[in-house]
Amino acid sequence: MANSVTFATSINMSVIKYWGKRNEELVLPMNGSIGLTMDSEHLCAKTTIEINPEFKEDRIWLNGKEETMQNPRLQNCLREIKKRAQVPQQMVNWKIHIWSENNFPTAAGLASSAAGYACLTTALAKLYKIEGNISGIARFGSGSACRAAHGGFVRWYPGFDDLTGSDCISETIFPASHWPEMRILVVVVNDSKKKVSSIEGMTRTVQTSEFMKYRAEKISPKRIDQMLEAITNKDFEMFAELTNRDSNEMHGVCWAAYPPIFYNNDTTLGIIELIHLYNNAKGGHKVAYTVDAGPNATLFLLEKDVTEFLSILHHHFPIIEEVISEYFKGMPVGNIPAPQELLERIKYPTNKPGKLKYIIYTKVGDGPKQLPDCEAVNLQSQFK
Ligand code: 2P0
Repeated sequence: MANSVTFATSINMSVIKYWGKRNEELVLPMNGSIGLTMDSEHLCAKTTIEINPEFKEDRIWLNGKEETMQNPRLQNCLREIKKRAQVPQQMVNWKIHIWSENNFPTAAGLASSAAGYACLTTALAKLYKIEGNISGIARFGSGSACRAAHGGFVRWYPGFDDLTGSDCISETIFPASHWPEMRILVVVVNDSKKKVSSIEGMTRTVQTSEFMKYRAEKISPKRIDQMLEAITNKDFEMFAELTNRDSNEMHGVCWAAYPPIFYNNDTTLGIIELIHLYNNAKGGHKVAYTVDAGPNATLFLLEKDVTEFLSILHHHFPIIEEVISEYFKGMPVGNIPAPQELLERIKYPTNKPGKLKYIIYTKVGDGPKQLPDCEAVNLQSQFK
């Protein structure tokens, strides 16, 4: 049997956001969340794993650099996988080598660890012949990895089992094909400020933000039901308003931590303001935004609106001419001048060029994908 496998997995961007744990050790969230897994063609973590009786020790390389295996989250994932392994015990005892790389810059502040852990867990499950839903194992690596273990529109249930977390899993509620017009723009914002990590941010928020409990208990469950309705009916208007509100509220809860935590910068806030002005000028929600634990904004919109919206965005946040060839990543985008009559209705100042670093244009994807051996992570052979 093959003792090595390679998988590619993308990010899952939440539209109803996970923020705060009720149990840090088991990575149990305060509230449920919903997210869209992106297409792994444009944004992915790729992981190759091999188990081999000749390996002397467990080793891991991330983006070509060897890292320590003594990372508690990695060890927790491995432990949970080995508990469920369906291969002979001697194989479970063989040492493992892991090679993982991202096809997007790790420093971009995107959910690289979520994609990485979802990919690692899916590959391990294949290697150790574990059947069924493995999202609860990916959760031990990183909370949002639980959602990234599935494709399409994904719901993560907080569960009720506080002793072992056995029912804290996610599942696809609709495949990517359910809403084929849905498009995603990841807007990577130039920023030099060091942010508070999401682990630290969540802990501080849970301990000090008076709004946290109210959000988890009173708001999130209702909003999840509404979001399910919006996605079921492919009601973009409703989807967008819920997405925008939930992102703003997550950041409001962070502001209410003490000391407060701010993830948005001036550019993020400018993008949000511009989207509201654009939606207002269009007479309804054409663009939705969400912001994670950093300044980047992820936008959702229907395919028919992408070219016009980008013309407006780049009119107000101009691209530096010299970097334009590197600026657009992912699927090809159209290019039209910003319609004058819209600009007059929007009335928003134009920033100096370079506030946006680049844009990734993508769509909803099908989740973790096994790749043939010829696509194994490149540097593999050098490190055996
Ligand atoms: C989410 N985020 O729903 C939320 C919204 C960021 C903002 O999940 O500590 O890396 O590993 O559970 O998953 C990012 O936090 O945190 C995150 P851990 P994680 O996607």
